[in-house]
Amino acid sequence: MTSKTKLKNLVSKINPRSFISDYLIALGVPESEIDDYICPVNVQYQSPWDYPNMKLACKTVNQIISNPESSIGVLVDSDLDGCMSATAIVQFLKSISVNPKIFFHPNKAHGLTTYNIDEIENANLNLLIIPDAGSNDTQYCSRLTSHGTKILILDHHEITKPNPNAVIINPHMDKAHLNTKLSGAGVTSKFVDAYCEMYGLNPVYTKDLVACSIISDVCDVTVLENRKYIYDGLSRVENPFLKFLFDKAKEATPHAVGWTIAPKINALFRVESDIATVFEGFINPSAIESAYKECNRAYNASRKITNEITKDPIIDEQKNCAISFVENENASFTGLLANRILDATKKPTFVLRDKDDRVYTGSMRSPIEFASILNSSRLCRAEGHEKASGIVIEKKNYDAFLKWLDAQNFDLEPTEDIAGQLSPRNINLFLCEQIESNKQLWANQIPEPRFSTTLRVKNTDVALFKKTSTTFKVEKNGVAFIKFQLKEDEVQKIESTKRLKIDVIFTLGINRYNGTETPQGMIQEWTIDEDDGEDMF
Ligand SMILES: [Mn+2]
Repeated sequence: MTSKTKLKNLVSKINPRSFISDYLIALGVPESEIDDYICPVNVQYQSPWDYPNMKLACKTVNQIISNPESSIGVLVDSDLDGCMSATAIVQFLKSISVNPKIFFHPNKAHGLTTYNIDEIENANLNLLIIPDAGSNDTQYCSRLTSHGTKILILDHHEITKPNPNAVIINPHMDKAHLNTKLSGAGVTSKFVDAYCEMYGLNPVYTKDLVACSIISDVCDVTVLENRKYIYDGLSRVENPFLKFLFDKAKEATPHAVGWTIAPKINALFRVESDIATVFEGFINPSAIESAYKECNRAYNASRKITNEITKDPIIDEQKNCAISFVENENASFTGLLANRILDATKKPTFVLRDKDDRVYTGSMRSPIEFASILNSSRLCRAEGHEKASGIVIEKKNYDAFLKWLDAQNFDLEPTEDIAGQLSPRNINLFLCEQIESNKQLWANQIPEPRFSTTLRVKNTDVALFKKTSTTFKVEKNGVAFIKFQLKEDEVQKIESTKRLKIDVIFTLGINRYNGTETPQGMIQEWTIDEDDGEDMF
């Protein structure tokens, strides 16, 4: 937050009684669904039979596995959704005593690629199942089917071309009726549910896997069915490795998925790692310890590289952007570095690498909606989200691109969405309890509510606890405001300024101490100024 940051209040007046509903509606949950959204126990899942090809998919798989000689393969995609959907399908296959051959990507990739097609082709499979990818891999699919391999695709990505040789289950085949915001693991679980129903088998529980995948794939959680999966899946975690990971995170919440589980699994695809060992942990309880060890090793290795490349990056800061280059070997870190440079410069950031003779490629991160603006220049291609995308710039256009950027006049001051303004005297324990007991709601498009206020305090009222890092604490109207890990200049500013005016953005929680509960504001961002008494009233 800078002193110029524009704040947008999502809720104009914070009323503790209706706050949760008001906030959810402001973020896009339809008003008519709000009660079901908050408590989705009575919400019905969409029937798997609404998906085109479902019967054909079940029959195809049934026919192949009825022959004990059949060889079946599963391709694991390179992220947490890929792992969750492959786990769902393997759990199901194992429940009917089928042991598939598992294929992994040699790099961070999706679906059938030039890097894995030969290995898969040489395996002479009767059936290849591709969860979480593959819808548009037409060429490689026909290459495999020409040798007699049947292909089942359980995907959730947009369909851009016909792929007549594979059996495809994908909500985009019927956008009007199906949940196109479901994850790959969600689509896979639909197939597993359908198969078990069709052949009278005991259901195989996969909702825990789906819940994690919806969060890690940043699927739209304002969709009621996705909310239902998260609610059911996180309330009943059965996969032993997931249970183990949630225990380590000390809570089965979206926060634990986003901040503990997904980073550990996704790190496997950034650095050299033994993905097979980790995947084994999801399908074989006796492999959990070694899987966890490998996750941590990859996570630490990934953090080490992140620290190295983000330590002193060479940044070319221009009027409307910041640019940095990395080596090709660090291709999977361009997004992380771009985030750091954006934090530091507050400008649209490009982290590029010299891909080949023709193009620069990399990541774009921006404080404002930017991808469409970039594409309108026709001098580059930005694909992904407006504020975070991949970018490709042809080398012959590079100078023209920079010139074009320089000639634009952007308003680069971002708007930050917050729940609303909330002064300390309007904070009560009830509101804090509402927010804390609904932790399961805070995911993806519905972040934990943040509020803003201005604290006017004397520095003698502020407590600074100095240990390995400094913690700030001040009380106002019975609410303790705390901030962790102060920077040295912040400590100096507070110590040298008698009367402080601190603009804060904070989240709410409860402080439990000696059996009493008091409201607590956790400061996320602040600007510290001297209080000159202006605009006091
Ligand atoms: Mn996915």
